Amino acid sequence: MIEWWKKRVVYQIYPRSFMDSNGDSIGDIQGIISKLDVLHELGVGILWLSPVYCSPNEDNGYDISDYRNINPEYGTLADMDELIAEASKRDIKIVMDLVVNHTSSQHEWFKKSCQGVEPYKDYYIWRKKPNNWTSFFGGKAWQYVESRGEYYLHLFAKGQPDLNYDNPAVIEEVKGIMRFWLDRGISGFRCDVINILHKTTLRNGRPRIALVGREHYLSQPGTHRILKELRKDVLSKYDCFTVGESVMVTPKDAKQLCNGELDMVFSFEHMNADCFFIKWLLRKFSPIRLYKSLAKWEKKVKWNTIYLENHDQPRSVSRFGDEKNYPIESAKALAVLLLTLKGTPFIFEGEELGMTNFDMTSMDQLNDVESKNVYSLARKLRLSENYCHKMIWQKSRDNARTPMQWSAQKHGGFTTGTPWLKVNDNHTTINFDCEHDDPNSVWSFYKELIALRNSTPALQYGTFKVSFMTKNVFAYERAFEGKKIGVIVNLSNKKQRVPCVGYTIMSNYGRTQLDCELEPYEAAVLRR
Ligand code: TEU
Ligand code: CA
Repeated sequence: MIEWWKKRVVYQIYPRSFMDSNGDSIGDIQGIISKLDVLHELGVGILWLSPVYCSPNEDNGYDISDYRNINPEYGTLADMDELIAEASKRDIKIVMDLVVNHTSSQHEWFKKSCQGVEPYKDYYIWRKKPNNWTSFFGGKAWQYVESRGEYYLHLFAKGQPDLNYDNPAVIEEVKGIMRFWLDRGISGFRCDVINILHKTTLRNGRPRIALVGREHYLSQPGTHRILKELRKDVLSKYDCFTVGESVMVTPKDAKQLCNGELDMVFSFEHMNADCFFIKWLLRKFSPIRLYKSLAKWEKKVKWNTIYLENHDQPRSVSRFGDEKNYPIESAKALAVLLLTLKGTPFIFEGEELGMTNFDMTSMDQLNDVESKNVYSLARKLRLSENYCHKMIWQKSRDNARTPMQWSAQKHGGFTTGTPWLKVNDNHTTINFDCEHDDPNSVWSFYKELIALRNSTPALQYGTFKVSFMTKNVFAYERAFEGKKIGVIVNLSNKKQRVPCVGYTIMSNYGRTQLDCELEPYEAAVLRR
């Protein structure tokens, strides 16, 4: 029997930017409920919500101060129950974000830990002297607390103290959180930085340009042990699925993480197709680097995840497509890649509209803590203002977080208030209202492609085989029980000569047959 999470398309919602129902400038759960019919029409089967729990928002909800309650900005537990019920009426499952590598420094546990109050004293990682580890957000990974006379570890922002997974009480707390939400009827978790939970040792790390100390916490044996325990004691008791966001994971790690621990993982490798090792070291996008990484992961893991965007990544049409000269063709070409590879596809809100990077004009518009930290660090390192701006404009996580563009009206119809983050000026042409009624829009193409995937087992869970790959063109074949489907994608702004390819099922140029020359950003699903 094929698991349901292999057949459905996931849609990620960043609640803060999705839809504001009460005019307070911030997206909320009632706003999501108001758009369920649109999501149902699009054809998605699972909604992954980025965190809506109580949080001081130092990292926009990835710093949680109460795991069992909803941030009043987003609504209430009753709203959450309503969302789960209303989504279920439309055969849509809800998946929450499990952020348990760290809490917020405003969490009761941390406040008590700072005071040395049992049993919270050892819920976090405290030391008299910091080691040389550095944070994902740049800078040192330790912060001194006067009341305790010690330093605590924070691999992310200062307001995100890492939990201590050598403490069994912490693991029991996590089980309680998971049961609380699964008992409310959610269908699984996207697990935040789940492969760094256990730190094998706090010894100094080898000198590196980024993430000093990572050899002591990336995919360690202790983390595998903990994940097996969570599956045995909690997850195995529910009809649910887990996808693990796993930092710098290798296919070998991924295999182990998906062997009695998680159901699937996100790899970051293909996100390096336009940078050197870390996202801030910019590099010209190379389609074949993207293709090679996608093809590698198709072969190396039992069940893959396919994504090109999320709330941490720039918009794919700005990054891998051509938002200026071929905005619609390249957005559709990326959709073909996203929705015909083998594995569960994850669409990020707005990707189905062809939304583009933030039209940022000044660093003052930045909201993202990572971008602000990295910008100030880069300036201290005497990198030129011009390079810093280019780096932030291209790679800031705010690129993905500008509000959803629902209409051509003021603020894109996202809010009747003043949006918490500026709405892109191009909402006048890139928006749901105009695209919904246009059969040639990006949104309509996504709807058609998702319907094709939802009705084609070869695309949902068929085999994957590379047909050919060139510097700019990727062609592959999917097959299931004798039914074959071909796919071809050109991610360049030039015509590309290819071996004659045949009749199309879908084409982003509306062609019924492809000859030996692809148009710029041409992509097609082919009869075989
Ligand atoms: O992201 C983990 C993470 O590594 C990201 O910071 C990513 O590497 C980087 O931003 C590259 O773009 C998860 C969440 O997705 C992110 O939003 C949180 O800030 C982070 O964990 C801490 O919870
Ligand atoms: Ca609101």
